[in-house]
Amino acid sequence: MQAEERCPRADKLEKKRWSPQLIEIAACSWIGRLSWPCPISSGFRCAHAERPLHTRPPYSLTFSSLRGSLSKIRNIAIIAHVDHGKTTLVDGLLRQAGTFRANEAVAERVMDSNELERERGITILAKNTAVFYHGEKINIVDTPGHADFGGEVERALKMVDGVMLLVDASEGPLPQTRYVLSKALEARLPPILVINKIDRPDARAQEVLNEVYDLFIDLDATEDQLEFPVLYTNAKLGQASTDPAVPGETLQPLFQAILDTIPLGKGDPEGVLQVQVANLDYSDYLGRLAIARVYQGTLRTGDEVAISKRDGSIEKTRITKLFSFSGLKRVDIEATEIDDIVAVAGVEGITIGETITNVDNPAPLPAIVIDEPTIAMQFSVNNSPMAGREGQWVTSRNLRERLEKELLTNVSIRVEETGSPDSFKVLGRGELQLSILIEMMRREGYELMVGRPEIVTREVDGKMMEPVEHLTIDVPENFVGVVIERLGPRRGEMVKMHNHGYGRVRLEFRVPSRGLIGLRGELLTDTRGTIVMNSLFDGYMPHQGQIPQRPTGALVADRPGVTTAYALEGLEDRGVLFTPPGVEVYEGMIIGEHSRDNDLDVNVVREKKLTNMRASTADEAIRLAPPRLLNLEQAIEFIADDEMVEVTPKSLRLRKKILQSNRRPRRNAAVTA
Ligand SMILES: Nc1nc2c(ncn2[C@@H]2O[C@H](COP(=O)(O)OP(=O)(O)OP(=O)(O)O)[C@@H](O)[C@H]2O)c(=O)[nH]1
Ligand SMILES: [Mg+2]
Repeated sequence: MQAEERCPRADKLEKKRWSPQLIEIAACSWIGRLSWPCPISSGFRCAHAERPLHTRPPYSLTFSSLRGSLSKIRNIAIIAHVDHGKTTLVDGLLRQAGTFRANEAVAERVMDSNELERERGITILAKNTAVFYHGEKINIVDTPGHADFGGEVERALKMVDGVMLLVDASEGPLPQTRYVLSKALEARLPPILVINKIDRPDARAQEVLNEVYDLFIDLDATEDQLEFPVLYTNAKLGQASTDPAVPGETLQPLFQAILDTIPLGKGDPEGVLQVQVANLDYSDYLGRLAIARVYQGTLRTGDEVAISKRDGSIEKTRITKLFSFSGLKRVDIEATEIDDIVAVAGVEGITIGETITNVDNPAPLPAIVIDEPTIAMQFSVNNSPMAGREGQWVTSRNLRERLEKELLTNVSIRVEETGSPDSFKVLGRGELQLSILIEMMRREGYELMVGRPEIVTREVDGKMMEPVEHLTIDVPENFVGVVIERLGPRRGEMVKMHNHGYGRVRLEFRVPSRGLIGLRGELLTDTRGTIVMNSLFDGYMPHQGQIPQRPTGALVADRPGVTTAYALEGLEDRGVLFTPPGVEVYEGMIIGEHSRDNDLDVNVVREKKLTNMRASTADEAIRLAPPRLLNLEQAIEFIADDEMVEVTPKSLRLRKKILQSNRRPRRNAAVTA
């Protein structure tokens, strides 16, 4: 807008007989893009079109405050590396804000509500809750800490005005701490630092605090961003303190820090409607729920509104139901409060990043941009001989529909067509993210086959670039050599090595994402399960050439039948078996890992010849070593390029892509990628 033009809002206010002074202050805050002081009459240039909403300058007098209805809502996200205690801390906040009845039985980590989250003890989806403290509402978004779900964190940060950064008092800042903090600083969100787990015997709070300062500086934080409050907590017991030497009694100091540090929302309830969807949820009764932040205006049930789609088009719709958050519940509301985070029901087809706005005067917010996927996997229809026996959804149409449904809620996933109608390329942010999707599909009754994960390369200036990860490994001193040795062929380049002085060493590498596939399993074996490793996407680098894959071949069943103890016993010294006796197999199915580098076709269904003589070594007397039963992630890590994992609701089978042994090219040596 040009300076000489008059702000259109001013006319409206004049009609309402506002004093010229108030008009001057209020008019430009109508649509939240305030230039201060307001230029209408003073001749300054108006910044309406120039400043995005979330970089509004701080101003104390807003349109709503003039009307005496300053919003009392604060929105905060809780971010950290995996397992640093975010969800546990939310438990404490909920409990101490009086969310539960005195005698109410509440599960631990109550926000981790879906089945897979409870099973694995990790958060997968970002979730909202709200607590009330001293009459003020605090909306809290609990985010996942695992790098594969970074997309969830990015979106959560779009809804909030500040963050609580949790850091484990012993582990200190880890790769995901860096990632989430960099995103929060980028969005200029004020942080509160929470050093958690101070009860750990190996806690080193002061050192960790210094490491966090280093991290802020490393991430180019501005001076005001460095002035964050620090709290020392034991999330399990619900205690926070501002002094590391004096343990707290309750979380009161943390609540206080939230009120002191996190700014109140500054939207204008009378402005043009701007409600942006940052997350999606699903209810069995209401269908899709859009979790959205009200930036401006007021949304009411029954309102006719416009949805500004990602492609720029506008669709009209009517709001059927609105909810706001209160503890773990969603409460029915008639109209939204400014700056609140709400759930909107009944908006067909709405997806993340879209804005609900006025029909006559649409004012969409900039779309939410998130990082690109780095890993891809082939999902195809199950065409194994045993297909269709255990699953309910087995056709390519079923598979396509399910993947399309996933795309609606999971914006960090992409699906691409392949040459064949039976197979899709699914792209995501990591192996775990994709394996969670596969596990969910399997539980819903789907059958499918998946291939070995591959990385997504891109071409820059005619050069092939591949994704790189920043890998952090914590390992006992005596295994350092083994780790370094393993990373060599995987093109890992050591960037840092730090001996904490208590027997464990932290190693940091830059390694192509390709080099990480299968690494965890290998290192866990080599270091007898003592390794802790974390990796984080760290941009692209020129393609690093070949990286050896699994050095061993597979033991492959050469005919269909049921495995026998007699046959398996004969194979024990050939490698490690994956199948116990009594399991139905087919030709081309992998039943174990060969100890050499080539594949070996074996007969696992061979029965002992029956004789009339009473044998002293009856079948039951055979004692086999327990088979190595692979779970989904291990199976995906294990397979080579010419192999696949068959996933059904009841079984996981590994197989060769080409089942018939006489059609299959021989694998004679370690394959390279
Ligand atoms: N000793 C101790 N353990 C804690 C504390 N806070 C959390 N934990 C434990 O740390 C583990 C991880 O806690 P979560 O709350 O699931 O961690 P999270 O950050 O939500 O993990 P993700 O959501 O998967 O990233 C659990 O076993 C908690 O019991 C604490 O203050 N002290
Ligand atoms: Mg969690």
